[in-house]
Amino acid sequence: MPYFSDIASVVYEGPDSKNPLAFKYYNPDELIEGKSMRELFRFSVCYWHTFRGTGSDPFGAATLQRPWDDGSDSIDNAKKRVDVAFEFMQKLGVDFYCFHDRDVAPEGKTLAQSNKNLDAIVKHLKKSQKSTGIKLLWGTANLFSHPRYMHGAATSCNADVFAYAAAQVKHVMEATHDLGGENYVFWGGREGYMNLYNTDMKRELDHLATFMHMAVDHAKKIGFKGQFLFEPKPKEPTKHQYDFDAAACLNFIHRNKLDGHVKLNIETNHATLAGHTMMHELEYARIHNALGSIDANTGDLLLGWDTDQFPTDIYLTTQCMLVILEQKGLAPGGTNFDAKVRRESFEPIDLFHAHIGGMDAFARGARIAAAIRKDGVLKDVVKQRYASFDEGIGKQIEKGKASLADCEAYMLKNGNPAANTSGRQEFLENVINDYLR
Ligand code: XLS
Ligand code: NI
Ligand code: NI
Repeated sequence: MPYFSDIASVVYEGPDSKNPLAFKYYNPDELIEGKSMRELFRFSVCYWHTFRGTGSDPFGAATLQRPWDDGSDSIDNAKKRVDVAFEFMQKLGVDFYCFHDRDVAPEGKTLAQSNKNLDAIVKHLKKSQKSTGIKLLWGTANLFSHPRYMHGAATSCNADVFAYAAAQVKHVMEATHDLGGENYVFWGGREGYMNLYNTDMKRELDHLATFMHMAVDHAKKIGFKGQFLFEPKPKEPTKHQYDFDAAACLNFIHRNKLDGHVKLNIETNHATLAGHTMMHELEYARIHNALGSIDANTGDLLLGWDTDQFPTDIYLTTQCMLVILEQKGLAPGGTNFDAKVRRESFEPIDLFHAHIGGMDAFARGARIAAAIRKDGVLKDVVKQRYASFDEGIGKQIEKGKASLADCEAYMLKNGNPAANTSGRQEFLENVINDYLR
C-alpha cells in the first residue's frame, strides 16, 4: 500500500521552476566532468534520522508525525517502515540508503533474539532492494544506545561488552554483505572517555585496533569486499572521542597497520565540532588516499552541537565538490544525508523538502566547482604560489637532496630570500563569489 500517493515522483525541472517538490539543480543524468550526477553523488537516505527520528530532545517529547508508524517495537511495524522508506526513496529518486542494525530491526532480549529480528528485516530489505533497484551504501552496528555500552563498546573496560559488540558487528557485517552493501562504517559511538582518572587510554586504543582487525579478518572470511570506513567525530557523547578528526583517525589507522583496509567517512558537523572546515577534513583525507564517503549535513555554528541539519549552504557544497571532483567522485562511497528535519518540521512532507534541498545544494555546488575547475582559476594560482619549488634549491629540497648545510651555503651566497608574493586571499574569495550564481 502506498503511503505518499498524493506526492508525485520528484523530477528535475530546472532553476526557473517554482515547484517546491521538484529539483532545480539536481539533474541525475546530466554529466559533470564526465560523470552523471547520479554517479558522482551516490545520494543516500539515512534510516536512523529519516525513519527513526522522533523529534524528541532533552527538553521535550517526540513531535514528528509518522502516521505509518504505530510506535511499537514489533517486526510488523519494522517491516512497514521498510516499505515506507523504499517508497520515499523511490519517489525522491535516491539510489542508496544506510542503516544501523537497531534502526531497522528491534533489539531482542538476547543476542540470539536480536539476530533473528535483524534477519527477518534483512530478508524484507532484500526484497525491497530487488523490486526498486535501491542499494545499500553502508551498514553499521549501533554500539552506543543500549545501556550495556555505557563505557563504550570496543573500548569498554568490560571484556564481555567487547565480546558482545564484536558479535553484533559480525552479524551486521554479514547482513551488509548479504544485502550487497558497498561499505561498512565504524562510528565511535562511545569509543572515548570522560575522565583519565579511571581510564587506561593505551589499553582502550589497543582494544579498538584489535576490534577493527577482527572485522577486517571476518570480512576476508565471508568474502565481504566492501570498504571499511572510520567516521571521525571529536566529542558527543564522550568528552574525548578517540576518532577526533581525520588526522587522529589516520594516525590510528596507520599506527595499527590498517592502511588500505580502512578509509574515512567524513561528516560536516563533526568537522566543525573539531574546529575544522569540512573542506579541510575532506582534503586531509583525500591527500592521504583515505577519502571514502561523506555524511552530508551541517551544524549550527551558534548552537555548537551535532545538530545534523540538512546542507543548504552553497559555499559549503562548492567547497566539498572542489575536493570530491579532484578525486573523481566517492565511489564506492557516496553522499549520505546524516541529517534530520527540525522537530518543528513535523509533517512527513518536510522529509521531501529537506532531501530535495540537500540534493539541489550539492548539485549546485558541483556545477560551480566544475566551472571553477574548468577555468583553472584556483589551480593556476596554487601552482604559481609554489613555483620556487619547481627549480633550483626548492627542487633539491623536495627531492630530499638538500641538507641543512646545503641550505646554509645557498643562503650565505644569496644573502636574503627572494621577495614573497601576495597570497591574494581576498581576490580569490571574490573570484569564487563570481562563480556563485
Ligand atoms: C553520529 C554519527 C552516526 C554515524 C553512524 O554522530 O554521525 O550517525 O554516521 O553511526
Ligand atoms: Ni555520521
Ligand atoms: Ni553526526
